[in-house]
Amino acid sequence: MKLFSRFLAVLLALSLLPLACTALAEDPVTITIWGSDRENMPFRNGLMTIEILKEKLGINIEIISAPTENLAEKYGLLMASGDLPTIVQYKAKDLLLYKDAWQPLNDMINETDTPNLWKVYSDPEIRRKVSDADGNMRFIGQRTAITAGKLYFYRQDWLDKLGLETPKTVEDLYNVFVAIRDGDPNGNGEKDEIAFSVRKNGSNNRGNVIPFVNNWGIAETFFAEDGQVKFGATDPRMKDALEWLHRCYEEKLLDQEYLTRDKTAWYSEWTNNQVFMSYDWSAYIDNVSNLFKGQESDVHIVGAVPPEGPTGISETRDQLQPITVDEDWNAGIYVGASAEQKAAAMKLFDYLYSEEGMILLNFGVEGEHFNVIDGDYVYSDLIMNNPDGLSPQDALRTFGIQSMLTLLQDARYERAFVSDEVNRIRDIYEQEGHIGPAFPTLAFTNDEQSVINEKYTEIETYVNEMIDKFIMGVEPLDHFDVYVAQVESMGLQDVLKVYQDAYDRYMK
Ligand SMILES: [Ca+2]
Repeated sequence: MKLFSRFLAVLLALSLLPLACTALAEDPVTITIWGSDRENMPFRNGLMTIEILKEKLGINIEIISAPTENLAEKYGLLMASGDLPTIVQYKAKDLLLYKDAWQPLNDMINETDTPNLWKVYSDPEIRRKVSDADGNMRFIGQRTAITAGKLYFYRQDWLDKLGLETPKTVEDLYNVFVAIRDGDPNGNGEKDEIAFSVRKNGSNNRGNVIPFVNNWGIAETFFAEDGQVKFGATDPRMKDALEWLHRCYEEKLLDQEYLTRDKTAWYSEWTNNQVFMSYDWSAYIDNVSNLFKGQESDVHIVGAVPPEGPTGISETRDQLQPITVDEDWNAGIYVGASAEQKAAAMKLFDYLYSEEGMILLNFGVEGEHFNVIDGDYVYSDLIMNNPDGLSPQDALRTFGIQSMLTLLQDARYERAFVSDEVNRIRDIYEQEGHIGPAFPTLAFTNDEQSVINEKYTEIETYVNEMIDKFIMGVEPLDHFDVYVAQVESMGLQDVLKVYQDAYDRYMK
């Protein structure tokens, strides 16, 4: 019966086809979207969410996947080719290196045509985060739902086993590290524990180690203090913070291979029962705990607040912004696209910012990926106990949910798939002042950008090298002043002037 009705439907469709073609003279408009395609966050044709969006909006969407290896180079080549897709998704600051390539969006975002975008971008606080130096909006960003991004976590069972108290300050933490190193908490008679180990992360690979410096009241690079823009890497407080990090490295408390250890190798250290503490996205508390699922083990991983620095600061600045501008999913619309394509792109973005679009991109399809139980959005077994053994987040992403598409995140999504422990520690970070001030992503004029290109690029390379040399002791910290002088001679003050101007403009 079912087969028969399908047969009928096909016949019917075929017989209607010529008529439909004449009646609807236009084909659906095709838009192309270039974006980074990560192994655990695919951005590809055929993803469930993309297929649903095509059907729902009557737009033909073609994804141009850019695998993340050498992504910056690929982006550079794309922009140099001059042959641009309708939409390019990338980091805001890199999009703004090609200001003329993007359609200004100020007029296109309005109450009538794009009410859902308007709801978010008419808020001046949000708007200034996405406005270029001349006041034009040139990209759509991703609206994030929560602010606690990365945090510290450790094995409470090891603290208990060795009778250690919860460390409060960086010096307490150092002492705990030493006790872990020497106390053989894994009980194998070998001194094989690594007190603090991370997976390499960020553009300079030390993204999960360097946040300790936040407890000294500084950021790794630019930050603002009393309205003044400062550079953390040459701040006197950086020297103190590096002394602590170097001590940890020198005494083998900090993983000796923090610059090269990838996720798989880092997971192995955990499953080998070697790691005490780490720092990563909050969901990793669950990811790491799940490595021990189904085994008989005492492993008990809990979130930890940042250790207090010398002046009592306990914070991390790895805070999620209300609009994520420094990740790969900000979307510019190519100025050379046709009017139909531009309109279709805006229709897509407006839908992604609607309640319905938000549910699709955060939760998927009701009954398949989630159910609404007593008003709460609850992920289905397909996501929470994935038959292929994927973590909830990875499972979602295989369907293109929470994938590389500019979207409106929902706090319910964030809370739905993490454990009570993650929610507990995230609330503590957010409510008890452990999230330090984030420095805004600034928009620069072309002239300002030239100063940055000319001077900061070189400074950044040099600083990147030196920070790791100081941590590892390749360069003694006695040379810190020489290093500062070197950075100054490379034009740091000119760069700071440019940042100050852009910052003042932003704050106005
Ligand atoms: Ca041991």
